[in-house]
Amino acid sequence: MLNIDAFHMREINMPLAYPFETSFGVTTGRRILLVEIESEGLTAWGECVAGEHPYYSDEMIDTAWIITETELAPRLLDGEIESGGSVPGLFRQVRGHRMAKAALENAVWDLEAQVEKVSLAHLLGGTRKVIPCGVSIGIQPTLEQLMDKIATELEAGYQRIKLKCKPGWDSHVFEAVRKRWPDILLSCDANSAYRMKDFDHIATWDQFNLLMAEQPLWYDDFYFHSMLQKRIKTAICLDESIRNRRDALAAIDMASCRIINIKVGRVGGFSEAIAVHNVAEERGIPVWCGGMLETGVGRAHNIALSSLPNFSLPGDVSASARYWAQDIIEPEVTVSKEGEIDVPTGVGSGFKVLRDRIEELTVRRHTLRAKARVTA
Ligand code: OSB
Ligand code: MG
Repeated sequence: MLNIDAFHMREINMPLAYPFETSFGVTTGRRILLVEIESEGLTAWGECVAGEHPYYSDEMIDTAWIITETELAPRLLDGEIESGGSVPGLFRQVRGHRMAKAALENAVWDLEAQVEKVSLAHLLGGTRKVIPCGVSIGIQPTLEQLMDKIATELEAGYQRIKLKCKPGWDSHVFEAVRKRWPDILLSCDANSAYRMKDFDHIATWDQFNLLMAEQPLWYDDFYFHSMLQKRIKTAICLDESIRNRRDALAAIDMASCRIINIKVGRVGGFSEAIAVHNVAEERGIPVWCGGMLETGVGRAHNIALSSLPNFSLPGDVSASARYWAQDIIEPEVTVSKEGEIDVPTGVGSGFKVLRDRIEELTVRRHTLRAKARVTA
């Protein structure tokens, strides 16, 4: 039994080292909800990956804050918690709000790993000692700047380059990149920027030998992605559309995609992420771990998740320094010359969370405490 004594939630504000542009907008700094669980002298953390605006999905930090404060944290403090895997049951009555739920559930898994004195990766069922890494490169002001960025990331060792794209920033970009680097693993991510009128246009990308095209159509669609997948050779990868194991099953069954991006926040926590991983593995569909511009807290959790066996393609989990002047964990996440991150073997997440640094960045906070327990 995991007895939670106190639950702290806080918002930190952190400027990004480089602005990040997708088809839905530019992010220059992050407002991030962090949760912290105190239990019998141990401390565990979770990060909510909801954005500043409801543009990637319908959640945002302010909705996550209110749901956490009024619905989720009270259920966590009142509930009987056996393990991280028992948390989704406590939250079942609350519909949606998966990113908010994930932050709390993942903190409980982090706590459970500490109690069991094992690594979080081991607790989740991970087997990989290192994880293969790629980078997601935002839309750039000019093609020249994009080419420079790609050169830098390849030099650093990253195994796969993913280009954010949108109408007007696609074919000519892929063509220029392929001309200079004919053989690299290259993919694109549209974040739902295309429509049915674009099918013929998207079909012309087959010539660029992309590893995958991520979420070209509507964020909530399977059917039209399956129509598109019939028309193109390039593998479709779904990100936004996959909210849970059932969605993964439906998408695989309808042949809406051949690859799945798993983001633990998008599916509501480690339990569902493992379920999506397993259902994809059983059906021969490779997965990879997506990123949401996380701080070290969420990044450490992504590394642990990526150690599961079917995370066979390079993920969007990359070095702290690509996002932050100074991360909030120690050591910060680094990537080897081979483009790999070592999966920590120490107890818990394997990283130290820098509380003093977090205090400096905190702009609001709220604490809930457990009611006095009756001990036998
Ligand atoms: O679609 O994968 C995405 C960032 C914010 C919102 C959505 C996405 C992304 C990324 C960045 O691609 C991945 C990362 O480096 O964290
Ligand atoms: Mg994506």
